[in-house]
Amino acid sequence: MKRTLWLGAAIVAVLSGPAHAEEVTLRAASAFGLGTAFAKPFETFVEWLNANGKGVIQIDLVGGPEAVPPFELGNAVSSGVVDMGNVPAAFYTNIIPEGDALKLAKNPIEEQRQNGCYELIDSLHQEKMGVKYLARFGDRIPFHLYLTKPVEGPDLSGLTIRTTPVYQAMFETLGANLVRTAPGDVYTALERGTIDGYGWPIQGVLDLGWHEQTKYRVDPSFYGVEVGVIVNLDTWNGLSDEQRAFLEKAAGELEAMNAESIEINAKEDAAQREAGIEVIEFTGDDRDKWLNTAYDEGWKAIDSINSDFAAKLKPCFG
Ligand code: 173
Repeated sequence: MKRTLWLGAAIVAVLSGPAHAEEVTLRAASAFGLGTAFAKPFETFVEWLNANGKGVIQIDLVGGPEAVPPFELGNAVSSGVVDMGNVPAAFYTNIIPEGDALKLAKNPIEEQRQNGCYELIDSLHQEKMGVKYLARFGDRIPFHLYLTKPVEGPDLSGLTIRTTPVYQAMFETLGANLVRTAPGDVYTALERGTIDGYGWPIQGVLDLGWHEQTKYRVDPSFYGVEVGVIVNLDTWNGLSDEQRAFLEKAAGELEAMNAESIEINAKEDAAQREAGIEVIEFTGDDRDKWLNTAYDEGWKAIDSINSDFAAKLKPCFG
């Protein structure tokens, strides 16, 4: 009788979960250097959780690219070396090649949460990578091409450009030679003249000191930044409802910060001009060719990797 009671109690405990789980600490890393443009919002997210989550959940932010190399961070979260990463999907195309599609969204994340696109992206991450796609930062921040030499139009032949998967299809089609590097290698490559330019968002150039080595920025901008907060799926599933709710609340706070980007973009544009970066503005047919190549080649690349995903994403990406 005693034994049966014990067993019953144990089963009830397992089924209902602990009423008050112990505080858990998740280890996190950022693909971007702490204190720079694409780490700062995540640092605010971590500060929010650590201030509000006492007794429930805490985050130990172990560092930036010096802690985990940026193109390895996806693997590190997937395998559980760290529990959480602040990292663009473009940095883990070795695991989910079609994740690079996230740059192609023309609508903000709050709309994607309404129209089913977020579900699609989260499911892809859970099924193919074993991570929860918790939040997206960056959706109102576009990308540009920056150069040390002028160009006349959307013909990049003869230029060696630093890339990530984000710019690959577009710049390649426009004739550039491409060199893939982590952000941390850009300054030295510019200084040594091994590259004639680089792709990068409108934000962060001055933070990284690259304006010292940059003469031109090409307009118009294209695509939208995606920096995701991803969580190892075993870690996520092992959390209590309360702990998961805390992370989701913090994700909401982080995504709300996206609205501030419009104003920050304008400030960064002004600061770049002030720092002596000259804007080369493509107009008319050149502008059309630039933007059409960006989106046509961008979608073509995703379509050739996973046409089913591309077809589902297109209508809910604005
Ligand atoms: O250029 C890059 O390193 C890149 O792809 C990226 C993606 C998101 C935010 C910042 C940079």
